[in-house]
Amino acid sequence: MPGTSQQETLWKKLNEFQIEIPSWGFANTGTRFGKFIQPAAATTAEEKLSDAGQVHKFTGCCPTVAVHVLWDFPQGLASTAQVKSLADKYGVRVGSINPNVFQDQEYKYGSLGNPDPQIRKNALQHILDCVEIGKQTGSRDVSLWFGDGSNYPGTANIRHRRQWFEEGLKETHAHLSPQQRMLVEYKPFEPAFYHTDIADWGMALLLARAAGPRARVLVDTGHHYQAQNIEQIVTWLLSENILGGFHFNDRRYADDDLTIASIDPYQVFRIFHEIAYFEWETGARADIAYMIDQSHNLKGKIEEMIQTAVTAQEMYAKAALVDHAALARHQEKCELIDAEECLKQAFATDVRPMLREWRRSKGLAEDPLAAFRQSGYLERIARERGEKNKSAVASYA
Ligand code: AFD
Ligand code: MN
Ligand code: MN
Repeated sequence: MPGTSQQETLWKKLNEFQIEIPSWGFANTGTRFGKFIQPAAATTAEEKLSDAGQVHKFTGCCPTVAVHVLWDFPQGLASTAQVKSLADKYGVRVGSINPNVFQDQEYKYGSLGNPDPQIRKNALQHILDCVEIGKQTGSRDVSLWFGDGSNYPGTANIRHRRQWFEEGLKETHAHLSPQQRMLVEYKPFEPAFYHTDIADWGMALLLARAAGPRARVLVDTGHHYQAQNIEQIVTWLLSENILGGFHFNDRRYADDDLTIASIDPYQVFRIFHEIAYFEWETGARADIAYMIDQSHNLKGKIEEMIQTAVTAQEMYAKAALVDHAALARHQEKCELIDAEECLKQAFATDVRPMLREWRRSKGLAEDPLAAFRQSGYLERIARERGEKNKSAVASYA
């Protein structure tokens, strides 16, 4: 067991920290300009769950896998039992259920926001199927992102679309079991470039509130304009008791889906800090789903996901070291330097030695990435999957 109180704090936080990894992060993905196919990339739901199982095996903090219904459940509801048993087989659990109402041709002018009532109905049915899948996999969250919007002024009645979203999300909420939640994700632009129907945290909050008490807002860190203060949004959602979870990633420009903290580690730290400070002040644990939403064109998929999980642990651990009582005192007296130093000291602390010790205490390898590289898993799957991936076409859409 750890010696100092700082270590005790850290170990307690590390014991409770879990971050969900996305099935789509293990498959060949890319940008709209194309994909660079990787010989070891996962090509089936089983391979994705096997790879996710490796990340959890070596990091110890990724027990659940976010799934995408169109991509991971080829027979829809009928695939549920198989996907669930595959997750068990590889030592992970099915996590959040992600409907996909953004790629079928019928959604060209939107899904729940489509002017055609039949298409709105089709989109809703797919979402309700996902709610049902979640009941069968024992998943708590249905994670809703919509690419709905328009590309030119005057081409859509934005007020009508808002109304249609309210109706569709209310109907979704009505089908949730008491154990389920629905997370409403916002994004300012892309794929729509004039308006996106759920473009910011305020719109997501209003829609979630209108849908019902089990609806929450999902914050994807890549879904903000450059200058936005994300941790300020987080504090408002916490105060409104409507923060459901995160899709973590990093970005230099927009929704780049780069590795967490690879561009701006201090921002991730500040987000985790505001949550830890809220929990310290209220004495309550914020019920937040920490999830990764990253997809990499160039990095090795499994190695990158291990790097991601380890980095998230480090940022979370650093945030846990902030002296909240001292910070509160300095804030009250406007002792600016001292208050700021509370964050800077914690952020500057090298938590890696304590993390290595924590891993040792859990029977985990001290260096998850090195241990994975020595395991031979990557070489094996590259051999097994190489042919399939060779024939995969690098699509331009
Ligand atoms: C894309 C979207 C959004 C969504 C994710 C998974 O921008 O972040 O959550 O795909 O569907 O990244
Ligand atoms: Mn996302
Ligand atoms: Mn995104």
